[in-house]
Amino acid sequence: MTIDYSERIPNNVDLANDRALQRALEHWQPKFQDWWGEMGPNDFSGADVYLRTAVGVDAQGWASYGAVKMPDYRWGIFLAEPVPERTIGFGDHFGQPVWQQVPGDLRSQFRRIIVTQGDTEPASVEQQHLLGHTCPSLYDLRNLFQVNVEEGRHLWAMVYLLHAYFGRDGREEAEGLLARHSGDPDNPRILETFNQPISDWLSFFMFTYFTDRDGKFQLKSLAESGFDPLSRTCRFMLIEEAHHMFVGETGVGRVVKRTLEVMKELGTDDPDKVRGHGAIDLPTLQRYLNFWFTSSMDLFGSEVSSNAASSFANGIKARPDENQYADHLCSEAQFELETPQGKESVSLRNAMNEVLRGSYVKDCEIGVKRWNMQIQRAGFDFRLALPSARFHRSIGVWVNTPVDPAGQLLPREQYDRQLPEWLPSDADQAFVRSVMQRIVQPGKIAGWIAPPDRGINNLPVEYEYVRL
Ligand code: BYC
Repeated sequence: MTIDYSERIPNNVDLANDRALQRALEHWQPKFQDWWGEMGPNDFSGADVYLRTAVGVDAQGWASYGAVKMPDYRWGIFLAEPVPERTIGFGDHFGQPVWQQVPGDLRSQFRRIIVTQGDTEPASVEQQHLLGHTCPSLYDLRNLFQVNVEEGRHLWAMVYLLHAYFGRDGREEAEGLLARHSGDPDNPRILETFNQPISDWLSFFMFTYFTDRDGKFQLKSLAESGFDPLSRTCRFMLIEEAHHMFVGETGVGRVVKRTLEVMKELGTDDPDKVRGHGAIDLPTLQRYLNFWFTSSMDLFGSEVSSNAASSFANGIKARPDENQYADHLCSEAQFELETPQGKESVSLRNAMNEVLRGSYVKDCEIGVKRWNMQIQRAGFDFRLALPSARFHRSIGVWVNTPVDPAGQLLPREQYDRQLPEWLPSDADQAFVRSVMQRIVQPGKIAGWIAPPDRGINNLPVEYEYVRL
């Protein structure tokens, strides 16, 4: 199934043969373009950006690269190839053929999850609305825009499902996805992390490392869904998503690298001296990491959730890579949960959010290990660390519990006093913003970050990735 680019809405779902759906989506399309113009990357609509565009849905050779003005980007609807004779791999419908339509009794549950997923995509574009103005290099600027257009495409992916399978309700939800806005006090985005401002590039890299990784795990578990169009949509989104996390991991790694160069040059790890040389000291990196990691941990929902149990039971959402487990029913199994009151045994189905979160934490550790290797190799003792899952939580059993980043319970008064040491302070943020100087000469890079090891698609690092 190739992608048809002669269509107004590029797609591989044979849209041309479903007139009503095509008309409905063509009605939504100008609203999306208006939203992009207003809430997307501010001020760069005339720039030629070296972007990749999907041309197929195979993991190999699926994209082509070329200079595109972002408003002309061909957002479209791309589903991974169907798996022949696919059956539901978990829950109460285990072994039954997957659904090509949404079962009537599961409509509202499916809709809620698709809307929640869809809401995060435009939200992230809105959060990054102004970042282009302070880019550390043209290479980074291009990566920001690549991430932005693909989040826009992921919005299309969810809007397609809403329009195609949820009738009038779905069309209304699709309007809602453009009406809510990140940080809007009257009509905010659904999940809290997506209402946090991303006003500097360190936050952007932390966000793409930690928050896009939540996306990876949520999409993996939706890719297991019994509703086949949702599964196929998410499978293709995951291919695009990998680059976003690459941007995060290498972005933080390059900040660490530059900081270490300055520390070596000065022969000290003194944060003030490092800052004096325009680099971001490691303790500040740790505080940013603490913030974005803990906020992203909340995105998995409560440890004990009847919503999660019913999603699993009903074949809506499984565990990521469900086939790695032996028991796909989980109707008897129990899960040991740590709570502030001690250990508690809950039904595994009710603990599915926590199972997902556990896989996510393991994946997060990989990058942290790499960054620490860099620090160790440079001969410094400092180590970055993921804070405890109990620390600074706004959702779930640990909400508002006074624990330190190591997970130790503290007297409330001591916690309140120390919390500002563990999260980016106003002064940290002001400093980080102060080094965010716009660098747009090809091959040049800001002083707080090392250049990338290689360019994009085998082009040199000095390539003019964005022509302003
Ligand atoms: N903030 O039973 P509970 C991505 C709500 S990121 C605010 O604990 P449940 C991306 C919840 O909605 C991936 N509210 O959890 C990354 C529920 O409300 P209602 C996004 C929250 O239901 C970067 C209530 O609290 N995808 O793709 O199992 C850039 C009780 O909830 C929060 C998904 O999330 C929160 N953090 O929900 C671009 C997948 N957490 O309905 C993109 C779809 C929970 O009772 N979503 N609530 O009013 C889901 O699967 C589920 O909705 C959740 C967990 C994972 C969010």
